[in-house]
Amino acid sequence: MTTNKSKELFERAQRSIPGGVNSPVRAFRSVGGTPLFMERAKGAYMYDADGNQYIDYINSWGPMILGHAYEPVVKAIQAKAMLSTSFGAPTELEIEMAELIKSMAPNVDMVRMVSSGTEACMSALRLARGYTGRNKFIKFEGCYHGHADAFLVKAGSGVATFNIQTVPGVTAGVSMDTLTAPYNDLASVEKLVTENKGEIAAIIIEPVAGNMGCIIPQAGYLEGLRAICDREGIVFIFDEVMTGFRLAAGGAQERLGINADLVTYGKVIGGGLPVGAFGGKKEIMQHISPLGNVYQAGTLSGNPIAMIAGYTMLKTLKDNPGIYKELDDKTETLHKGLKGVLSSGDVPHVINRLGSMISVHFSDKPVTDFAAAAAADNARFNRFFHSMLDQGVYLPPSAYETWFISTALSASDIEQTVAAAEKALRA
Ligand code: HOZ
Repeated sequence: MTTNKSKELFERAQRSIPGGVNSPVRAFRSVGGTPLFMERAKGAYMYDADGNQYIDYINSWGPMILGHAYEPVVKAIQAKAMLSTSFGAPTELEIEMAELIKSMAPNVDMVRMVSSGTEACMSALRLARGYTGRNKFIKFEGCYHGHADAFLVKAGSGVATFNIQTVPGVTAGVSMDTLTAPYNDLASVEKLVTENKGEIAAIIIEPVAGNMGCIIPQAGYLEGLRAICDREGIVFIFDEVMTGFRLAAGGAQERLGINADLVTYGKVIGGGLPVGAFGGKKEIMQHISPLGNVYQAGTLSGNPIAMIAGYTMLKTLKDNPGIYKELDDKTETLHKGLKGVLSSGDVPHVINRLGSMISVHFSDKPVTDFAAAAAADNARFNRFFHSMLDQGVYLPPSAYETWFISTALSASDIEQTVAAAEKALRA
């Protein structure tokens, strides 16, 4: 496999784009080597600038639930683009999108569209603060809620991948109000709540964490957080940027049976276009401007092209609930295959999976929080990643990310992936 064109493009990119990429994780810095520049993708496969084909386990970090270039989405975008790509004025489609989200997601009485998951989380936090009149909030080590200042404390994803302890540019004043606790540790949340009685506006969590590899909430954990929020008048925010419409039509709330007060969405609801949204209970949402004074705005919010792409994908998911079983079955087959190979190779490993989110940590202990993810043999992951890539399997280029499965993945793709993993173990 030659990747000369990607190498040339990376050289060129670095002259005009910081680090040659527009989002840090994709630079391959932690796994080493040159990032591959993609040209096109269809179904389960991506094709790089040199024409190499890869089985894709990133799926644009989640949104490609139905595979790349899903035809109804592409056609809907084409038709809509003929009617203008942006108005900066309301459209009927935005109402239809809001109604569709409400009909699928529990506890969403009202929803506001934005343009990214970062914006959604930033706005939901502001709303929780405005609603409660409190400043502090709790987030969890290794969870990533986008790159707004307040969230860049002990964050996952690229912040963990590059081991950035303190993000320059984020002021101490801002970080002071961000309290952190280890994932899956209810006692430490109780301690923070006691120490900051009446001061905590929100607890925000990835209900299934996807930014330190995949980490599953332990039995009773989310229920315990819900009870703390009810008792203390704290707004419980589910960051469903990855889990929303992926784990079930109603996201993690439905799949795990936990109610959130506010929910944030991102890339998934744009079917691959730049979108986000936050929604929740009317009592809280009515504080958003222009109904209330918690200000939040955006010219491209509710953009018609993004709306039609997201609407078409979500409607497909709503009308075909069998998709979720298909995703689960495919991911389970992959899980079993990887388990077989890794166990026979006698390599300490943990495979965490829920629904169509899965990841491998090379660890000899259960991986239930960020400390355990960081203690894993991530140098081995990097070797594993490169061997898989050389064999045409595109995994996330970091041990601190989740793999996402699409319906386009076939049985033979899974077989090929498992065979590649067997070889990769020897790398
Ligand atoms: N933060 C994203 C995944 N958790 C990575 C985004 C990207 O590099 O495209």
